[in-house]
Amino acid sequence: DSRIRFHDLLDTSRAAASSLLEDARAGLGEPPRTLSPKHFYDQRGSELFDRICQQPEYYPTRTEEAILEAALPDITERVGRETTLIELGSGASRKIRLLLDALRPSRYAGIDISRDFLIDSTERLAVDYPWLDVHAICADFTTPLTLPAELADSERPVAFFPGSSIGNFSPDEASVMLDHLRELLPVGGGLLIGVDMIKSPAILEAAYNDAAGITAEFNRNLIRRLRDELGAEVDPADFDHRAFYNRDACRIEMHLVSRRDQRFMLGETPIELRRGESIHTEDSWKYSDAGFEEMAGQAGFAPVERWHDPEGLFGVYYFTR
Ligand code: AVJ
Repeated sequence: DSRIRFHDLLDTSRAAASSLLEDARAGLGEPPRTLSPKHFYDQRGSELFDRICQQPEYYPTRTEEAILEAALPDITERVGRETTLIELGSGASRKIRLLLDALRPSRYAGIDISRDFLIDSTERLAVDYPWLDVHAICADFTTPLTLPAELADSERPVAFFPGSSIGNFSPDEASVMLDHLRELLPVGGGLLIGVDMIKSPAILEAAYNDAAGITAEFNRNLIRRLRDELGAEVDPADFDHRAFYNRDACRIEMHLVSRRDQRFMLGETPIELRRGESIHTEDSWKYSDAGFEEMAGQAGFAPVERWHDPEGLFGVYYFTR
């Protein structure tokens, strides 16, 4: 659709520096072995994630949707009209449509690091929302960004960061990111952000160990990528999925545990794993209201309002700077 304005802010050298091969080589060489959760999301991984969101145990997606739906009148009152809605991680989801329908912003800007995904999802929005000025910004929003000039003049841009995606960053990283976000927004700008709450470990652990085994497949997809894209002679079936709540750190941890002693090559680099050794693949941090608002406050965001589901599983916060 020619109605989309495309802005490429991605520094190609930076993108190349965080390739799967480089990350895997750096992360798998010796314990503690790690692989970044950002590598989950190839085509298959994104599809598996969509299926995770539909599992009965995985409450965050449907809970956040329900919170947003119920809060739409409040949000509309807070945010106002004539705004620019900036979505961090561009939106195939139902959530952004709920907001577009209720807020009727003048402009939408989706920011995503994955170019194809970004263009695809913004094109669909442009088709379905013919009155909307749609911008696609290919960028890594975890680094400092400046909005393209034609977007920067917006009176009250509101950043939307759903899905508790912030939970994938450690509190230190999240603080830095919130800092960058604040710098991106002019005074008066807003941040609408979804956050998964601290809760009973049983509920949390069930959400990351669904009975259908979709999360396990999602986790093993990393090994599949090493095999299919990097030619590593490694079998996803040789790894167990392990997810548990680390109470001290307030985070779910996901690991892939080697079922046997094994050795494979990543390019020129040999990787050796003992049986029972784990690769730490993801952290998903959980917050209390006070904890999250404190962190956002230190990054310069003032709390305006927060919404929860009746059980307090998930939170949606509105801040201004
Ligand atoms: C997309 C990071 C919010 O942590 O719940 C879901 C990713 N991993 N199941 C989360 C995920 C396993 C998800 N986030």
